[in-house]
Amino acid sequence: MTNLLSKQTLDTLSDTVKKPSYAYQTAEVGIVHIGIGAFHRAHQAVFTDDLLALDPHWKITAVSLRSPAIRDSMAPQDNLYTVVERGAQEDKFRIVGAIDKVLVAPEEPQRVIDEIANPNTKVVTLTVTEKGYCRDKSGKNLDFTNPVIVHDIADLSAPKSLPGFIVAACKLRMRSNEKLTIISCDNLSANGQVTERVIQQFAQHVAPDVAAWITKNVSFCNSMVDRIVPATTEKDIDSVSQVLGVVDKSTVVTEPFKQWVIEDKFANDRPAWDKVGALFVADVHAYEHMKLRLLNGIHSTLAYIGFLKGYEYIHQAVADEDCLLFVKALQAQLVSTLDDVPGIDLSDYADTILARFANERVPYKTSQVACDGSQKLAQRLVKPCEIIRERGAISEYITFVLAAWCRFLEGKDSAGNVFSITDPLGEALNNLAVQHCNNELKQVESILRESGVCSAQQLADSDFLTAIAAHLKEIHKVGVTQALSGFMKR
Ligand code: CS2
Repeated sequence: MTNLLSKQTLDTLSDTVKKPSYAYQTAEVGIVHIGIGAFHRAHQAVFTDDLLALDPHWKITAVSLRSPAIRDSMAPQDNLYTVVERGAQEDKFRIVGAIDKVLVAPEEPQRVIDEIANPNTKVVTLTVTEKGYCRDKSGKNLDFTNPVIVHDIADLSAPKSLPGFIVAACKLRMRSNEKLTIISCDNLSANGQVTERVIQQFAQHVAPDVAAWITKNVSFCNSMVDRIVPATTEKDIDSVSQVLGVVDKSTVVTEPFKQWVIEDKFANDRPAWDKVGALFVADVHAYEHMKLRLLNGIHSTLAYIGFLKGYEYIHQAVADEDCLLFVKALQAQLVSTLDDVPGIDLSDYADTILARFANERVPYKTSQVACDGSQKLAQRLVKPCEIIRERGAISEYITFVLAAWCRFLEGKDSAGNVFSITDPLGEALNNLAVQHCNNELKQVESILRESGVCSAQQLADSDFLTAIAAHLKEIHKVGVTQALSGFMKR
């Protein structure tokens, strides 16, 4: 099979494959998305594909901040690609036409700036991952020592960072004085506020007039996004191409579930995503905390413990009896840290998540979730641990997971095989984990300090540090499998 999915071959696809029901070639661009990966293509682009059938003004110009790989696979396919929704029993195929083009920022930075500055662009959405916000260890402020920020401060004509691109574009957009809405779709607490803060701090440093314009004319919406989208494999490409009868090198495979809750704070025209399943609300925080803790916190738990137990995939970890009992108990504890969420029964929500994780037809690697722990753990598990501590207790569950993370950072699995740590602070954390592996308290304390995942109070809380060190000592002594089963028998 050599023919590619494209506008020429679209009509040859069987009727079981859903195709764009709107004139995808002539619909207008209204959105710039920064950070095109599998998640964007299976989430915001799918909501937008449904919306385009109702309103043809919201096609997406997508930007890759680094690699040309997705552009190189999408461009020869006229930017068409397949989303496979893989339920427990059946697959549903749809071709998405929502992406107009993919720009590779390092190759054409000025074009990216121009697209964002274009008055026809009303909304910018972001999936740049937790580390793309270039925050310092406090998690609040821009890291002025981050190399891409240092670069962009020195030369804003060809930016490399998210704040650099937005500020360079706003400088140009000031001419038309058109308002702009920026929506973060990354798994951070208050992701819109985080975005606003790093962009404003950057703007104040390089161009205070632009900072003032942003204050008046750019709105930053918090949003909560949810859909499990593993990295596409060669096997996915082959199996989807078999069904289509043409090759699709850009396919993404995902679960049927999807959710998007967006803060209704648009500066200008609002895409009617609410007509296609998204929810506009006045305040997203309760939804964010629910999802970050009950889904992502449990995902990270299964990733570290599961990986150390030798499981390659999340569905295997959640099928392990001790892991399942552990995460159920942890979820119940996490529920107690949450506010009520309108219209949602938190215990049903928690059960549904475990059922989603168990879907072996959407296999998600423990190693994929385990990456970037220094950027993920604060909002997923460490913050709720602090809430529980403020009530006078230590969460033995969360401290156990943090111990598993410290063990993971040693970069050797239980069989002694070496693996590399994917994390912006990976090298430093690995060095600390290895250097202090005979002194658990030192290991824990140094990792938590260097990673920035804990608050100053937590770092000064010797009972909290000792609890993690005790779990780590046990893991060192008997291995994670026995340590976990011993923990569950307590
Ligand atoms: C995962 C998320 O890789 C990870 O860290 O926890 O990508 C998760 O799959 C999504 O947030 C689900 O919405």
